[in-house]
Amino acid sequence: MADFFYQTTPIYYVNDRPHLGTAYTTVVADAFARWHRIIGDETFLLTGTDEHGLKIARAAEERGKSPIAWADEASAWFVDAWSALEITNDDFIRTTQERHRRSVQQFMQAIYDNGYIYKGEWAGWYCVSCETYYSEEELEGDRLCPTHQRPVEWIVEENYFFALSQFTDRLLEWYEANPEVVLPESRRNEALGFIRQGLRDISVTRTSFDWGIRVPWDEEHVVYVWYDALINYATVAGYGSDAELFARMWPGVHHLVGKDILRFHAVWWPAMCMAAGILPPQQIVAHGWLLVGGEKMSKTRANQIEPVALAEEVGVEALRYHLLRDVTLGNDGDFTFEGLIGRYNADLANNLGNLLSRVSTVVSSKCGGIGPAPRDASATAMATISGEVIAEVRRAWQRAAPQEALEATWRLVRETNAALEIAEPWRHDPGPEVDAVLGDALEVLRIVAILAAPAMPETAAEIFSRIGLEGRPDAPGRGALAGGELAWGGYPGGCSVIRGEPLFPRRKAQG
Ligand code: ME8
Repeated sequence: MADFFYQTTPIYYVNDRPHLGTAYTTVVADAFARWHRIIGDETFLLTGTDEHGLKIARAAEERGKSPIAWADEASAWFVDAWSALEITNDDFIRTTQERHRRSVQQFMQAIYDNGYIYKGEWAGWYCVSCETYYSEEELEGDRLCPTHQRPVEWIVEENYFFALSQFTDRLLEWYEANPEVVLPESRRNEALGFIRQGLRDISVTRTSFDWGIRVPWDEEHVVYVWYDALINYATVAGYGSDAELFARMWPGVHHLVGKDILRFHAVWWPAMCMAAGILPPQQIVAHGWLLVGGEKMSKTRANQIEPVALAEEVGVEALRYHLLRDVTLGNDGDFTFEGLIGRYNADLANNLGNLLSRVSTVVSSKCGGIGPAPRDASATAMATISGEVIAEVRRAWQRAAPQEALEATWRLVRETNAALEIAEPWRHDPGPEVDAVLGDALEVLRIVAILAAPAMPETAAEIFSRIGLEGRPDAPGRGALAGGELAWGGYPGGCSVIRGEPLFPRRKAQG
């Protein structure tokens, strides 16, 4: 067992600005990492940029720049966007870094030395946008790439091949022995389908251009960009440079990817690890596409939404919440501005915002602004509901289902609002009854702040401070199973509760 929960995103191509699709993956990976920090796991979040290959060389050329000058500029867009979206990555890898060159060369050499790379000739239809070859049958229409609907190119090359076909049985055994290695299940079945169809060897070097990492035993060749890119996950874990770190981080790696690159991560990459003599990754979670008007967002379709501008308009945490709450991870989800505003008003303004504001208002008017302690768990139904919700949230994150974690958390918010409406503490004279109801509600707010923190960290911190608690709700280990604070009764009472501005003023949908 590795010591770390090591979460990754794909490394994004620098031919394109960050858009809502890449933002979605990155926000989900960030939420996974944040949850694991909260439950006390030593956590490491990695993202980065994929900068080699023909596609990037051409993108640079079109702009009259050298590939590295272009990559420097474009990779900074991702660094800036992820910082604006509150992404807590511990490292940012660029495949043009020297540490990565060394690691790729060692990884390739290990596979070569183990006898799984051989020289051969390759001719085939190549899509530059995908950086991949397609067979004649896979093409659509007039020899168009099935993903991009763009013409493919016939490329003939002498290059090195990875003997992927030799890994069919080992991959099937690995899937058999690890039922949750790919989540959700629909994606696992898809990956198994690829393997059962039969695997062909893949060409893993190029000689037609040189924007890449040199093959260590044959300087004429550069490493195929997908082979180069996948190895990034090992580079950052210290592969070939820091054996001690590698032993702590590997194979505890959890990849989050879009369904378009499932095959690379769930078939090629585990086989590459086996071939290099290291263990395959612990888990691959694949999500669906974020669609706009029913179509995948992409540069070629020019229907991209700029995530930082959107976050500035609606609030970064509202955007994060919507992405995590309204896409069922694994399925496609359609993005609309109206959907975002509808969710904002229902869950954030009306439910959570309302709960905080009514509790702080009544604590101010009936309890002199000092929050009372909750009832004993045995004396309040809210404790039972909280217990169920906490268990459900734990299971949901475990199953890579953020939408279920947040749905359960908001059930607790709604039930608490409903309980307040029945008890109506604002109508009663101050006294033990009013204190009990408000104490329970404050305790729920404390628990909700911890449970909502992976999606909305700063909102959660604001709730903590308004109800008079010190520290952050997402302090590492606060939600640990043993000795953590995700159990009824943690709100101490006697804290100063602040009546502040509404957390989420209602918004009008606009066209
Ligand atoms: O494939 N909806 O990079 P990439 C949801 N460099 N997610 C989307 C999306 C959409 N409409 N569009 C993109 C590459 N994504 C390689 C990866 S990893 C070793 C190398 C997300 O810039 C989704 O996660 O094309 C998808 O898998 C990824 O961006 C592709 O990013």
